[in-house]
Amino acid sequence: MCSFQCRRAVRLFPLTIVVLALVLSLGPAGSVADDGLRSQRLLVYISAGTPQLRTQLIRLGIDVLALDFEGVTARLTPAELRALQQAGFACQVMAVGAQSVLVDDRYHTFAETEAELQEIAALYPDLIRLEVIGRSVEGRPIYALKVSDHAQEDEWSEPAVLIFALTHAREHLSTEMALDIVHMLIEGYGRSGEITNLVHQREIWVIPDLNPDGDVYDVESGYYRFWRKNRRPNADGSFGVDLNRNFGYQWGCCGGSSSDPATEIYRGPAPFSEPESAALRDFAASHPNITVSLNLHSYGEWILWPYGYTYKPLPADMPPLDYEAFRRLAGEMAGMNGYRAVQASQLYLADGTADDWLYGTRGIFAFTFELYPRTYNPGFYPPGSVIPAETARNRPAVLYLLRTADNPRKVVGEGGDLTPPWVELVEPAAGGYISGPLSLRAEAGDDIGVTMVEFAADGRMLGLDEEPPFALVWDDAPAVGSVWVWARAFDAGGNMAESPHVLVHFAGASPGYFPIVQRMVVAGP
Ligand code: 0X9
Ligand code: ZN
Ligand code: CA
Repeated sequence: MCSFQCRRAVRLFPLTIVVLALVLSLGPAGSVADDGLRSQRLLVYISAGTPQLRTQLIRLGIDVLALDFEGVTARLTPAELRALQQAGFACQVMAVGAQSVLVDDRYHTFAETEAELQEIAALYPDLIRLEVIGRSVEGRPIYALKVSDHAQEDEWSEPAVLIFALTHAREHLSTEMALDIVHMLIEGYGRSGEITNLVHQREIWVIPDLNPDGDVYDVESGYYRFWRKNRRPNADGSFGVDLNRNFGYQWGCCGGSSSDPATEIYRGPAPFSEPESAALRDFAASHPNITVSLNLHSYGEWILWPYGYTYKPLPADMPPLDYEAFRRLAGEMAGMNGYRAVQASQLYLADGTADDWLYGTRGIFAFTFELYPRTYNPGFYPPGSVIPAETARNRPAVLYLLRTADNPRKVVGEGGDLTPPWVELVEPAAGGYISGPLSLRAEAGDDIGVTMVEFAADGRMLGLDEEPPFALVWDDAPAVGSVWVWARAFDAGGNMAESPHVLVHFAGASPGYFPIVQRMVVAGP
């Protein structure tokens, strides 16, 4: 058996895009014969330089693959292309035929995700709680995994963060991102002071696969099917509801979704008609400590904030302060991952999205990341070789979001813990001689409370202490040589301070060893 940390055997399929000859069998617009291998589609760039024009396009129910501020890339049937040209859109055909892409097994299948979650939960019962929060249309479990200390208990006083992925079936990189966050937290726990502090101070919920039926359907033939929706059998014989149009806030209000079951943006017959969206609703409603959420999609490299249902940046259901906080939080994260931060409707209007519901009804600071890449090539199916870099790229932004969860409005100066702690290394004392293992001791304080002190030597984490006096014995310190040592203090708001660094010379090993301590300020809080 493979542990969750080891790489699965990799079968290397070259990512091939086979462009087949176009067969002129014309289906109806928005045809549901959506098998990536068989359906005849045109890859078309359509000029649309305003959110309104892009919304008009998407409202037609065409399959939009990517977009920028000048236009969109879509997979069109020939009939759809003609209709668009007749409506006056400038269209440029970029490729003709069906894209056939072999499934890349460096991505997790639903079964592999499930096995990995169970394995992690069994390995780390103190840190991980695994729950089934609902079942899909076809009866598959929807998993939520909590990362927190005392994971089996509910710690309602801790702010909770909700991270969910694979709302859309073909967006497999989003599941990899969700799993990478879990791995980052587990592997950093007890090693990184920042991550340990966050695991102690937050409840971090991760739903890696909200749409298991769509996920399975997308890959089960061995070729990707470009499937987006869930697998609800619709009344007209088509399949699937767009889960990101099925949430019950301003559901179907504004032309940002479709009532036609065959389209890619079908909103369903009623708000929360789908068990997958209802599971997320019930989960959020029963965890009132959730303050921020991250909705993982692909692709485009965007960070989106609400609302999606209106072009107005400041509608009546968003206080100006929240707007400022959304802009600030998204902008900070964009600076960390190189994505572009915009209000969701700046791309195009969408109503009934998860984020609009999470913010509009629960007040949760809800963000969507549209992950790598930026354009239709490689689009939804980048080779698995990009997974490590494209998930690691988002780690700093995710940690930032976790830090703000005590009060997201603190970033615009409204409440929350804004004041970092202070910390001093008081032992080893300057000029002293110490025999035996090196004792480290720090003094630290904070306006609200120090939660943890981390000790480090030459960038290596030595250990953590949560109770004053903050101390650590470094028993495998070198006998000879020089090392910089320092301490970091954390508070519940996720703020961090670093002490001045202290240079310790180890003079030799006989009869004990005698560190000579030299105090040099090289970095301060
Ligand atoms: O359309 C969606 O549901 C999301 N994009 S995706 O390509 N992953 O399907 C984005 C929704 C963001 N909200 C708005 N654009 N209003
Ligand atoms: Zn999506
Ligand atoms: Ca503080």
